[in-house]
Amino acid sequence: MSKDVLQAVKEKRIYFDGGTGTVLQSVGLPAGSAPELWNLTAPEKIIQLHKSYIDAGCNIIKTNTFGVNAEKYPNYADIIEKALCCAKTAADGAEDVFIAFDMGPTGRLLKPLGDMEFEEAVELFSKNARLAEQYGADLILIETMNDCFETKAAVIGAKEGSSLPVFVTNVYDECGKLMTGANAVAMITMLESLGVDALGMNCSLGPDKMLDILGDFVKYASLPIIVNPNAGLPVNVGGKTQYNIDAEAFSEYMTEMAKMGATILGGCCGTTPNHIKMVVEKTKALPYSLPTFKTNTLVSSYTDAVEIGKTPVLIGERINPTGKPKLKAALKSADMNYVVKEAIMQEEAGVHILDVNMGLPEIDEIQMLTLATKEIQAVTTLPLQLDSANPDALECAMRIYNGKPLVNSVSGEKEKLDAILPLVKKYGGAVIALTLDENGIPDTAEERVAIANRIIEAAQSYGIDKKDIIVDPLALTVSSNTQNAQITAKTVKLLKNLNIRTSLGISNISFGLPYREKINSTFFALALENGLNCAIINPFSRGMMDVYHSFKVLHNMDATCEQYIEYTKKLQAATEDDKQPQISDGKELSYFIEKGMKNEAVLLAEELLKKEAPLDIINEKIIPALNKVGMDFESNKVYLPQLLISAETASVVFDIIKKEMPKGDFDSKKKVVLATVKGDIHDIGKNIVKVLLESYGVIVIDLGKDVPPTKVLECAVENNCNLVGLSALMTTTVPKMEETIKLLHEANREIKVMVGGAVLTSEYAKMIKADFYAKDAMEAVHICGEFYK
Ligand code: B1M
Repeated sequence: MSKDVLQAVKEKRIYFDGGTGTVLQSVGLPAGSAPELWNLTAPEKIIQLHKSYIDAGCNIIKTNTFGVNAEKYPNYADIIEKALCCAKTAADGAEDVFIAFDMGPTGRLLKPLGDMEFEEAVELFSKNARLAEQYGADLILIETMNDCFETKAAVIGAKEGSSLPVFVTNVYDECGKLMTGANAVAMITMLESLGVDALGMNCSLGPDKMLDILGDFVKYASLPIIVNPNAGLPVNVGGKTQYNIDAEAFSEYMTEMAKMGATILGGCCGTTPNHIKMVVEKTKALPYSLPTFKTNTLVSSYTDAVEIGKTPVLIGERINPTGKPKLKAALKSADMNYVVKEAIMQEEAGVHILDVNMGLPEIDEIQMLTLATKEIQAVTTLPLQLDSANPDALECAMRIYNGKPLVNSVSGEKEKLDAILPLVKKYGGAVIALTLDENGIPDTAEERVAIANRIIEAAQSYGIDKKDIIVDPLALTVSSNTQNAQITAKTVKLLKNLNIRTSLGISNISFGLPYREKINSTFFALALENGLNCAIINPFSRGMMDVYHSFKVLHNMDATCEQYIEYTKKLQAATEDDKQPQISDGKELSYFIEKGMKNEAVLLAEELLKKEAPLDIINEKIIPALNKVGMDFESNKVYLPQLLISAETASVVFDIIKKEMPKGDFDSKKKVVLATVKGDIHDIGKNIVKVLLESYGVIVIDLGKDVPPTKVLECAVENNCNLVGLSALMTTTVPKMEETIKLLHEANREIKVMVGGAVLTSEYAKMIKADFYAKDAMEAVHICGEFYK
């Protein structure tokens, strides 16, 4: 029976231990070797590590299992059993000490960023969690997570594999974001809704850099807040890694954080028992309280959260096949390009959330809603409203949704409540609650409010808070009863007075009438005036967007009218119902590459190829687009997922262009071994060089990317090739280029090396002893031509 760590957290401030790997290295673990293997080979050292932290006053020791999983270690169960055995031996007899089973990232990126399926990750985490419970852990700590999606996989895995409390900490960079772009509010939103028990941050750059981020936790988190920082930044002193914040300074920062509201304190890399001892000493007597419950209604994507209840929130309605023949046709042929385009266009038109509905009798809704969710969340940072009457379809989509979704919908019907609320509880979400029940839609506002209250009560019985129920008081067409608009508006107002959030599908109101947009936009204004929080609308409707922007100005929600003015500027360029970019000029190819719109990019590339030379398209459109994305990435305007999707789109376009490049007659004397160096996976530039060389008749032996120096040498020798081309795109991989050149030159001075890649200059190329430097692909051709003259 595990001890009740949650009760302990309620009563007093408790403390995690500090670094594991760094402390083990100081007692003999060779740098770079896996600490977890010491559970088997040197358990006494692990027990000693835990004991030293317990002696320092910590209450939660982390098992030495950070990097263990079934994929990495066939004997993972044995390692986990021994790790828990070490922790239990150390904690035996100690008062008030809990054992946290430590789960770090898998080390692989999840799709679409990497090659790991979401369910594969869930399975790995869940296997670990099962063993953790079996061997006696008191809680699970999911830590050092730098990707929102993997964090979700870990939480689901932990909960499916065990019944232990789950604590989660993420790694934020200096801009307050995870590697894949999530800010703290987005993570808090998703994690609280997934039902974790405590959350916070660890590792990263040190406690000083965490203060601002902690501000967001204090403001938005309702759960206990964990802060486990590094002892500052690692520095290399005489070949040894040291951390630059000593125990004294560390404990000062931690004291400040405790005063700000951090609940559970501890350390990560570089912190020692001494760091923890000083933290305990300085903070133990400070006043202690848990974070207050926050009533904000939030939904999130993999990067950002959207708050419902402050300024009006627009939900784009266009990804719904009802009444849209083009979308219907696209869905029937599983063409997601159309869906993705609609998502991007609506985002640009200014919606805050995207509704995704795949309800079409002729298609497999479960499969399509899942697919659409995956595809849309890969290209947008907006939260999604998963919209289906089919609970199975909702469950599949909610499970792989990368954030906290809005779920559309539940109603007062028992069958619906029983089917939908457990899903919202398990996977997290805010849910739209329709004010109808077994008796249909009531005629009065009061009766609709009564249904809303019953739904909220039912939700609470599942542990879902009122803040996550967004009531849709239903707009019925005024063509059948002209009182309908007033009934709905009154319901909105009554709900607002009860502090219940509301949402409306606006356009129903005008069903059966001519010039529907006029009625819709006037009704939208009426509903907003009565306190409506969200509206499902067509953002390409001029009337609706006019109302939205004007309303914000008139209600002092657009200080200095800046957003309104910005909106009116866009109006001049847009037509009423079609804001989609036209396939016309070159500028838009870069737009499509930046946005990751593969289909559009390919169509446009094909158009361009009719009038422009392939190389010009590469140099004038593809490369500048990638440069812009690269710059945005560097300045944290976009994150890895967007960089990746642009790169993929550029590669697809390049494949189209490649086909049009002239094919040279190969000259068997002209040979080049080509590779992107070890550690570097950038190969777009190298591939362009390859195609261009081939079009000039050069035989290219392409070794691909991430190629070790020895492999390059072996290939050059084997093929009797005296010209080697190396590409590197990062300052961090240029040393490998230098190493490869050295190896080639030492083996055979006849072998000449040509280098290229965005980070290189001719000076740098000389410095690393390259024989030739090519600034672009064309220059590589010239160099090759000269070499074989
Ligand atoms: Co990354 N990336 N990336 N990236 N990426 C850069 C290089 C970066 C400068 C972006 C930035 O921060 N501004 C930065 C490096 C910073 C540094 O130097 N330290 C960076 C980073 C940090 C990273 C990651 C670490 C991100 C992360 O995971 N946190 C990661 C690294 C992974 C790794 O390699 N271990 C990463 C990943 C990726 C993607 C996978 C998403 C993707 C690559 C996809 C792929 O290549 N298959 C990607 C991309 C697309 C870029 C940018 C945006 C574009 C690169 C590109 O393709 N350019 C890039 C920013 C930038 O360069 N502006 C960036 C277009 C291409 C045609 O140009 O390769 O220069 P280029 O080739 C030219 C010439 O240089 C020359 O000819 C080509 C045509 O004219 N040339 C040669 C090239 N090789 C030649 C060889 C020759 C001769 C000429 O002879 C042999």
